[in-house]
Amino acid sequence: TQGQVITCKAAVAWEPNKPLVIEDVQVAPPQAGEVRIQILFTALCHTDAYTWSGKDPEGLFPCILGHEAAGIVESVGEGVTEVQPGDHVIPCYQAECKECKFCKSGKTNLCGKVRGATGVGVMMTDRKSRFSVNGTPIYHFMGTSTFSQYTVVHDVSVAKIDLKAPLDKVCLLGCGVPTGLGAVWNTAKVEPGSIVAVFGLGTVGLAVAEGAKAAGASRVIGVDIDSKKFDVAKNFGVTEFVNPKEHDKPIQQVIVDLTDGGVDYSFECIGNVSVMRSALECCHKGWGTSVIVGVAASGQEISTRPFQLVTGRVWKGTAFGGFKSRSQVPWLVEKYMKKEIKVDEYITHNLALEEINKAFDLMHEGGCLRCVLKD
Ligand code: NAD
Ligand code: AHE
Ligand code: ZN
Repeated sequence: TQGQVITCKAAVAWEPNKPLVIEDVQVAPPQAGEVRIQILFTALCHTDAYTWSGKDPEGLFPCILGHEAAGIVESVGEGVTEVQPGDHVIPCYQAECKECKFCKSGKTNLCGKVRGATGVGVMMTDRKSRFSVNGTPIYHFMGTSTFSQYTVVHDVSVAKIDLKAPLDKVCLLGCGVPTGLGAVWNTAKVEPGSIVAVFGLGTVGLAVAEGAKAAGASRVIGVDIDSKKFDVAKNFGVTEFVNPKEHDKPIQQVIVDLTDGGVDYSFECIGNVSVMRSALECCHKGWGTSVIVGVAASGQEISTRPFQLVTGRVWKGTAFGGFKSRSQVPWLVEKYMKKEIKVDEYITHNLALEEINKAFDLMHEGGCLRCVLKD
């Protein structure tokens, strides 16, 4: 297949909110600096649903969504040296070129090399898509497009992992689990004994809880409007549960009262700007830090009284938990293999790629954390 167009199955989002359609998609060979990957397993993340909904200002249609996956390199373009056919890989929507201003800064995991192309659904070299259906180009998404049996990504967006790692599990290390763990370990740098609040107990929020427990937090307060989440959340390190619907007072006040003045760290893992405000305002005066993890819709803005910051609260955000993707995803895979981090526990459902619309329906039901699709 090397050097040839591959025809395979992919789930195409033709229009916002319209059911995805399984199509025969043509996938062009990788050009210079590109890698074609056979995707074996992909999970769904809330961000896929967000872009599909039409609320993402970077959302382009028709496109192939998906960014949490694992597969095997099928072929590589000219000049690609770090991976070869047969390598097991995790596509990384947050690239790492190790050469750009961002990568060399030592201050961020964001990378500037291909972001200009991945944000507009094309590849860097010729600003074109490698996907088409009967001649109609289909946009890439987040530089990954994993809802396809084959995808083409930039070489700076591929993490090579241990051949022994089970791809049907470690696909989750492409987004949600690292995001939550890294928000705690890299972005907030939670210290032992800290009191933590986590808003939203989906996969990202539960990974925050897991990371906080590992960091030695003394209390992890889970906040969700779905009380059924608490039973599960206990297994990930949540020690107390608060449902905003069961209180008349604003939720920030409830938490401040529970914690003698507020939490040391809070994390918003929903994408709701009014919850982001609560998450900041439940932080302790003088030092409490709130990390925004959730992705909010186009046009949404955050607000608070500046006095909240003047009096020492800190507002931060994180992308992929601050992890440097190509360098650290393989390390996360090893940590999973040594049973130092959970992954299997986040997988509540398994379906086939053809059943992707059902998988999106499941996502909006309380009982689903991650649904892994076999591509
Ligand atoms: P999810 O849908 O599985 O979980 C969201 C949880 O929030 C659910 O348990 C839901 O019941 C709860 N919730 C909804 N509204 C609430 C409210 N008003 N108050 C309290 N709880 C509420 O989503 P996920 O896949 O865990 O992703 C969480 C968020 O993180 C999404 O916005 C996603 O786009 C974003 N995300 C960001 C990054 C990043 O790098 N920054 C990475 C992955 C995901
Ligand atoms: N396109 C959206 C922003 C989406 C967003 O913030 N994405 C996160 C990852 S979410 C993964 O589930 C991210 O990494 N952002 C940094 C980046 O470079 O995209 C919008 O609102 O425009
Ligand atoms: Zn994601």
